[in-house]
Amino acid sequence: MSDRIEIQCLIFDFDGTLAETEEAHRKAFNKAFNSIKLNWHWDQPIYKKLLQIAGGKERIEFYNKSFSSNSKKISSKDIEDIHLQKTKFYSQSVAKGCVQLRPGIRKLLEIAKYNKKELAISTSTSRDNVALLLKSCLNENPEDVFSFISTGDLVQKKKPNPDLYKLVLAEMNLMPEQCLAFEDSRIGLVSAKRANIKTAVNPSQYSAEDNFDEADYFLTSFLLEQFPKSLRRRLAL
Ligand code: XBP
Ligand code: MG
Repeated sequence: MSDRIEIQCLIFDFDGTLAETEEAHRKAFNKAFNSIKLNWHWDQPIYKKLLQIAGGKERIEFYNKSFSSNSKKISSKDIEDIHLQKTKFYSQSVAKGCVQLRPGIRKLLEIAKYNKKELAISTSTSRDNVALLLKSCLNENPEDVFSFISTGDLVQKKKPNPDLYKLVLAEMNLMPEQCLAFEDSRIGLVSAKRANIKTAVNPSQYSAEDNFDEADYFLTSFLLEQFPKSLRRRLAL
């Protein structure tokens, strides 16, 4: 039955899905640690584990609690300061053009728009980070492309909690059956599925080994011609 309801809205995750941002985030965290002379360094294997926690501040808190030795533990004020610094370093690397949209995304957004689909974003990161990257990669204001942008600063609980997706449904007055989510990670997939939204997964650099058993569609690229036929039919694109 739900398969007969038209998909009206495509909801995109941001980090890892619209763009491969996580290396830029990781380097910005390390620069922020350096900037306050904190002897922490997140290499790629550690960062992969830390990505199970959505949100930059929550990630620092988690590391502080679970990985850092007692002599290196930091205060809540330090966490706030480090995250502010990290955001500044991340913004600088986006402004320099270090982060690009994933291949196929630009065209997918254009085709979806042309076919009168609504577009939305559901992300644990902030509105400012989304706006900066879209401006730099698409040369467009986010609100000219996306009808609603659900960001980590608008909810109490980030992914894998479903609140970011539920907010899109509520704000756009849509039923889950009218939407399709695009995600790159397990926590993102779980978040969308807990909101009852069918989900297409395309893993990113850090999530290739995640478990995607509950995904409705598995993508190896964002090129529409490489989507599974069943998904193209469902989207009518
Ligand atoms: C991924 C994230 C983000 C960034 C850090 O979000 O967890 O939190 O790594 O961003 P999603 P901030 O995949 O949901 O887009 O430092 O801005 O919180
Ligand atoms: Mg993601």
